[in-house]
Amino acid sequence: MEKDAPILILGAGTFGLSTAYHFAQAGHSNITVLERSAAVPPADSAGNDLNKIVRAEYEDPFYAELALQAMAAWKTNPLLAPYYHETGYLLANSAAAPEKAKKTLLKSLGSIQQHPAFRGKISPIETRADIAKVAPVFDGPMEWKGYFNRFAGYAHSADALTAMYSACCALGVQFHTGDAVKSLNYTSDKRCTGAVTASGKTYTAALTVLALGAALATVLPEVGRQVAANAWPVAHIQLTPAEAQKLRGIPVTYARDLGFFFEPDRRTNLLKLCPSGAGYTNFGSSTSSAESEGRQGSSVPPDFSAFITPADEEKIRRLLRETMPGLAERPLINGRLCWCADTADSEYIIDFVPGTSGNSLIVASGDSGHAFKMLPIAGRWLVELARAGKQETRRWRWKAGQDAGGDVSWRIGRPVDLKDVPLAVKSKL
Ligand code: FSA
Repeated sequence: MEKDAPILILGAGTFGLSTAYHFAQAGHSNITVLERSAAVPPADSAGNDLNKIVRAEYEDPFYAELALQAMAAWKTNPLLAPYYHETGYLLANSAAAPEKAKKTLLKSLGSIQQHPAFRGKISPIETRADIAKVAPVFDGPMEWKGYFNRFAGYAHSADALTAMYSACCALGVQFHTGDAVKSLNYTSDKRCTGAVTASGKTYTAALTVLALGAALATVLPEVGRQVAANAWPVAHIQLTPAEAQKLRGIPVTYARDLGFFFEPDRRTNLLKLCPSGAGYTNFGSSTSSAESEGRQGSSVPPDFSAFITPADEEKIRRLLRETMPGLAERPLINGRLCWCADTADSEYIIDFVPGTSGNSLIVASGDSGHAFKMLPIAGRWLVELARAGKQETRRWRWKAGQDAGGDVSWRIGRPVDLKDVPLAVKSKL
């Protein structure tokens, strides 16, 4: 592809920004990003969040290696390094954890125990005293078993996206916000030539990249059920500066069966908490614009996501009673669902759209709730794909005929569809 050929990227979230950044770094000079939200990072991007876990333990060595590459970049790329905090990762199960949670933890540990990158970085967590060594400030009962991984932590995800956005602007990438893409344009031989927005603007491109995350089906309905919007509840406690100070440097702390939390945000003193579970889908909620537009076949994010359910709130309080009981009854604020794009096997989809010609249309989606950590390197995969003209990595190919929503090993329970969540609950927090 010529360096001045127009490249159009739809979506300015994690995959979209990383793609724009890497194409620009590779010398491409005609890159435009369209984003329906008014600002970047977009309000509804999963990555537009206080923090995300950065870890390289994966049951699958393929992703473990990629995560290690990403972690190296988090540390060494001066653009991103300020947002990466290697606080360590306490991964465990509470005494009441089901068998599945124990199995997934062992697999996770197995993937790094013998790996040279983690030599001297892993300590078993067997007793309360082991927890006190890695997180002395926790004063709850915590009969947890698992391990502590020093070579992991979190990224301040919204700030990292903002940094990448600024870098893209400096590299000459054009951003147009506040105008949703209505449809894609094709020639008669199915070459994608760009997109038309709701306001009627036409953008012409030699290559169009769909980085629309969980909302992919709103622009590309033919993706069908291979990608399903799946949401993860998030809520916060507003700490005082003194309370936040006390928790400075705590590890990312995750009981597979209860949920997880992070070091309080260094700017706002917000403590972010997430209950564990299998998340929420939106295949048929009556408030969903998908339904009114006739896309009942796909789960897409609803219009309203600023709530968490009482069951999730209770899980968060259980997590706090175990770890920091003094905070367990505090008000939870800024509750919301964070929408990711699940696939059947948690593999990403980074491929040309079948049936289109001229290598003109690529999908980057299917994050499956484990892609933010890849922000520093993900865009490179797109540049490589555009160059190769074919996806050689089989697992990242278009997944026709596969339905998202398989049993994901690290999740406990089954996803709940929003149509089964009473409306009253949806406006709670
Ligand atoms: O890649 C990661 O370490 C993400 S773990 C956090 C989480 O909320 C999962 O617990 C959840 O199952 C989903 O995959 C989204 O990410």
